[in-house]
Amino acid sequence: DMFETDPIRHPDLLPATSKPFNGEPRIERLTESYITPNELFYTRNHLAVPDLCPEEYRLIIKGKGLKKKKIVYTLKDLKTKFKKHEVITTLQCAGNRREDLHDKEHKIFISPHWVIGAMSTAKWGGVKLRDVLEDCGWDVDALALGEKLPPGGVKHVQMEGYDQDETGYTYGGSFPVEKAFDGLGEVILAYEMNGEDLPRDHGYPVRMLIPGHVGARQVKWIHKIILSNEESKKSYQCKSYRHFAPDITFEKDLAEWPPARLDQGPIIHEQPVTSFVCNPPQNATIGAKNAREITLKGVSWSGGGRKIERVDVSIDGGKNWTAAELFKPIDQRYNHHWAWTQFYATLKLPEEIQKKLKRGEKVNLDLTSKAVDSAFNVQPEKMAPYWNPRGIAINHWYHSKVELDP
Ligand code: MTE
Ligand code: MO
Repeated sequence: DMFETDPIRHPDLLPATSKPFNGEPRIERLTESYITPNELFYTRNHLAVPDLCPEEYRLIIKGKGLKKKKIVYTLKDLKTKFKKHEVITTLQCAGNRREDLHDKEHKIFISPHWVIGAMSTAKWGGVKLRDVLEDCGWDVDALALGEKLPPGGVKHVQMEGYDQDETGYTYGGSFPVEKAFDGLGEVILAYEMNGEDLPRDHGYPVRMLIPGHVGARQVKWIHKIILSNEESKKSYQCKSYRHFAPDITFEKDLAEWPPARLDQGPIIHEQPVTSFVCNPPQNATIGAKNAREITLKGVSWSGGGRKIERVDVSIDGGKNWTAAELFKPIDQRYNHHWAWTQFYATLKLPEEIQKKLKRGEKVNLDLTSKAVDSAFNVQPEKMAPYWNPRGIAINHWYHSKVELDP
């Protein structure tokens, strides 16, 4: 059993699958604090968790324009040769809410079927990839200023993790190189999470963090970086995280091998604007004797550093809306809003609902939210026009059905 040596997880990390482990926090816990505690941070593993010894850890960098063909760093090198940089960023799995897309007619043949909670926020500490690339011989300042082009036409930063399957196939992916040399991009090789060593589940001893980009590229247990003209050929990059029109189905278009159309959809890097009510959570029963109002709390985020400008909330499934109060206790820069915005609103219950409660009748509410980001992207109401067989970039209104019980 490859998974025998996996770490023990917190009981409030609800497993979507157990081997490999994929767990999402109980969402009402996400609004208890701005920073998600390490043990509640959603966990997405494709493989077993590697058990790495810090002294034996190596980061290997290869590619065009480096001072040597292959440059190797130890954990100590990373911690002592470079300045530590901290960044607060939200991670979300591209397939968050996949459960919503999966039904009898529209099957999603990819796991995990997340419900809603594959999103969390932490303060990460590590070294800027930019500084490491500079140490390797890249003129990152000239690249950032646009005075030079990347050596040898490099376009992508490919990554490989230490985790591997039975055949030795390792996890990997890539992201656009511009993000790596951008002085404000804050791509780091992280060795700390909320002031502690990275937990094993989150990449101990070192993971990549690419703020504003999709969860899949935040490669944990990072072992290799390859600067290349091409995107990563790993299936996790070129197969799993592509988007298709709703008429493309897995059975019809993607299932046969080699999968005819699997390489034709766009690859996701930055995710669309989203939000969801965390509290009260789905299916909650709320004691509501003489209740006159209800308080909603939730989280909202957009990819690419886009700021959340507004979140509207509704208790009647989206007929009536009210702007919520926004909460973001940290300062982030224009188009560098890597971390989520929490929201809360106390809404007056309509007179007829108050009367029903007084008469001792139960009342059902349909709580929902919709966010607007700084590019004025809004969440769509329904998923049908965005349905896709990989189940990614799902951001239609999330409905939380709750019951007021006097
Ligand atoms: N890195 C490695 N090495 N192996 C993995 O399975 N999963 C990716 C990414 N990095 C993965 C990985 C996916 S799909 C996501 S959503 C994030 O890690 C989740 O990070 P977390 O488990 O720290 O929340
Ligand atoms: Mo993911």
